[in-house]
Amino acid sequence: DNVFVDPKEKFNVTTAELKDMIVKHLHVTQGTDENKANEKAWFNATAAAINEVIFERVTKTQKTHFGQDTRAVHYLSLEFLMGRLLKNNLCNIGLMEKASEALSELNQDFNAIAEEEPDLALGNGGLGRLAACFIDSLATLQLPAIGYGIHYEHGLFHQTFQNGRQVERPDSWREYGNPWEICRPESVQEIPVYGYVETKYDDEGKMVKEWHPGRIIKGVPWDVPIVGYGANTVNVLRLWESRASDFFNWDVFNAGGYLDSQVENVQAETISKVLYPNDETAQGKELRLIQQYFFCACSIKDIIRRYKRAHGNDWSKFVDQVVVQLNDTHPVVAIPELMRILMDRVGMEWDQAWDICQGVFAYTNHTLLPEALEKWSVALFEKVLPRHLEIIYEINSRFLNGICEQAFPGDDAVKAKLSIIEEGRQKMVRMGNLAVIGSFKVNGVAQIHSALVKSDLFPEFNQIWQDKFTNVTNGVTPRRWLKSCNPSLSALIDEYADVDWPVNQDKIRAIEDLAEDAKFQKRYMDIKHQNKVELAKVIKELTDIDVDPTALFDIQIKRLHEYKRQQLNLIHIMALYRRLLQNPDYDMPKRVFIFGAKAAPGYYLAKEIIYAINKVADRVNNDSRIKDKLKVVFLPNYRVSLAEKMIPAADVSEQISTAGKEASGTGNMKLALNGAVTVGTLDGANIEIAEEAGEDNVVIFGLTVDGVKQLRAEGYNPWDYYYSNEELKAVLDWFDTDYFTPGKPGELSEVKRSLLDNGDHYLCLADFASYSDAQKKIDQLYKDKKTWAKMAILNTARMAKFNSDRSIQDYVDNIWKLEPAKVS
Ligand code: DL6
Repeated sequence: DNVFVDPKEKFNVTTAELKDMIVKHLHVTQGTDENKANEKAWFNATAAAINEVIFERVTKTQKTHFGQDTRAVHYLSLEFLMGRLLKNNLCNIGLMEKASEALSELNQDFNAIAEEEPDLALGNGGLGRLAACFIDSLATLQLPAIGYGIHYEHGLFHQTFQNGRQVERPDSWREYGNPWEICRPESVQEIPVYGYVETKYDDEGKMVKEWHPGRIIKGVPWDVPIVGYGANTVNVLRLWESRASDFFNWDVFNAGGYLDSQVENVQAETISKVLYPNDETAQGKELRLIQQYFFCACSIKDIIRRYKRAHGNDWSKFVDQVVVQLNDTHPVVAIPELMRILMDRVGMEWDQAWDICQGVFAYTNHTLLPEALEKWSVALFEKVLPRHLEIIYEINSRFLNGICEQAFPGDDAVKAKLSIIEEGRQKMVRMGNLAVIGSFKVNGVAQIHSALVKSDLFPEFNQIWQDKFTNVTNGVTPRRWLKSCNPSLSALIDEYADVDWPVNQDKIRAIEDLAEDAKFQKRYMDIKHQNKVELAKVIKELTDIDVDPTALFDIQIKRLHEYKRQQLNLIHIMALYRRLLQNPDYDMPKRVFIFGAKAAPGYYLAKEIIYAINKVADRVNNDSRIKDKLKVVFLPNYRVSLAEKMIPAADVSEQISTAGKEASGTGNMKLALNGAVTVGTLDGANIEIAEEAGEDNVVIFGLTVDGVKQLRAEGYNPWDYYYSNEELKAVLDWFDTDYFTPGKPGELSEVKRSLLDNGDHYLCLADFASYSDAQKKIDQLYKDKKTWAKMAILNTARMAKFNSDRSIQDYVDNIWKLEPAKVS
């Protein structure tokens, strides 16, 4: 029954039929014809044609799940960084080749048409992209699942550079419609906010709470189908759009207040207007709290609606049927929301409602950075969600006086630490503590990160509930991140590995035996070279910089953040430049350093680092003395679709965060899978990547987590490194000159200041010498073409652990306890 069928064999649409379908949609849904249509219309028509296949399967999947009354996971995430869907959907339903043929027979260039699709950039970085990989895997594994998020009108901003500085422009991905979504008016929800709580007593003298909301907001669901690879399952991602409630509008409108009613509209629509462009920082804004509550409340109501359709008012099976995964603390307000509904609406007693909540919610932690652990002021909470605040206080008091008192009798210090409410001048609600107390499982996202969640972040909670804490190492979908983005390498793998390698990634190990085979090495490295030629074209197009595809392509792609240490990469580049200036024959292979990163618009130093990289790039790229041995490129507007072009072309993957700071990383997995050699610290999933690839096939450097702790305990002083390393000193002093900013000395000094005067919080200077040695090792390895090819091949062969299907199976086995449901 579980025999894998290649998706290509599964769906028997012929190329000719697909052609007819595309042309039909050109006429019927696009209102144009083959002569007039532009590429956008061809894209929309192609999407509409394959939607005929996809949406039919959505219905079948939902019928199957309903018919079998399956237990399902509900993945609540404020972010889903989906990227483009055309090629991904075609890949997963096995129609890629046929669609390409059909379009070419219609005299259209498939790749040009695919380029017309805007990215669905409804996320910031790792956390949002992980959610996207996970829902792909859930559908592929035929698991009953639904993703819930926000239908942002504007996703992550577009980034351009003006004179090297980041400039942000709004992203209007839906301006001309989105063929991949369908509105579901039948499932609209009404969501209350603001107002006050009235305490009343019913006929039996029991106290009841009635929330009189100040406003009602309408949540309109849009469903995006999520196509499983080689499976008939098509789950959905349900994204909520906010609108003004008709009820409120109508009153104002009737009273002649047309403009006032528009104000209501604008205020309500603002909720789903923009994605907050921050990652790793929580920023206490009222609108953000309302966003979080809005999508959680819509989703919880939707979950209950579905449950009731099968079980009516019998709540006894709720915990068996429903599991809700909270993607970071952003959706944690779902916990008091479910309590509120069960008590105030359904009429349950506290204990019964709490048992249900504790059986339903599980929480994933994605960061240890204190600035990313969300806290809301009690005053704000009370204003926006007065009833929820009462419930949170009750959860807290029961926890502190019950379990906490039993575990730490009379220990007020521990109680103050574990309390959901942080006391102080401004009282705060700690969402991390609420998440741990309200969930039955808490997981980190790589082994070391999960260990640190237990030992450093929540040690006392771990003492209370040892079984609650677990690890699920992240993963990435090999369908998007190898099969679809690197078709040439996939075709090579097809020759040696069983056809099911995109689901059973271990099968790629078949190429391990060929890692030293000269012919295979040549074919593998020719593909890498061709991918570099393609990326060189993109670089030329986007930046007008010429790069040599025979050079080593060294890539750092991720959000710009001090802990990720793009500035360490930069000072090493400056050191190389200086070495080349001092000795034009300095022994190194030609290298192109390529960056892609967006900085949060309010993150001053991150933007200064971008500026510094761009200024150094200008100088280095135009310095004939170094004979093109070094090039530096910062590609603007890094996003999923650009990552798909960069990753297949990488020789080296920069994973250089301060040990203990990067929870996992997922770019590290994608790059290694595509044959890039990691130069990295023992941080996050790098550790597991090194274990899997073999330590000869990665280059590790720098302080370990313990080393970092020890250095900090001894008292870290960056000036010691400055004064004791002549090269480092010279490089840092360069920032104060006008060498890179002619006529404007000191324009880059902020970067130096952060590394010296401001204490170098992320220990770049402490790790510099070791990083520089690691890069020398990379140079030597790269010169030995055979060794390098072997390393690259073994990286591709050995990344099966980082398939997101494995992550999902871990969630299923250890947390969700789900069964697949085969859709016929
Ligand atoms: O778990 C996905 C991803 C990890 O791979 C990264 O290491 C981690 O930094 C990232 N965390 C966030 C936190 N955002 N917020 N809030 O994106 O999660």
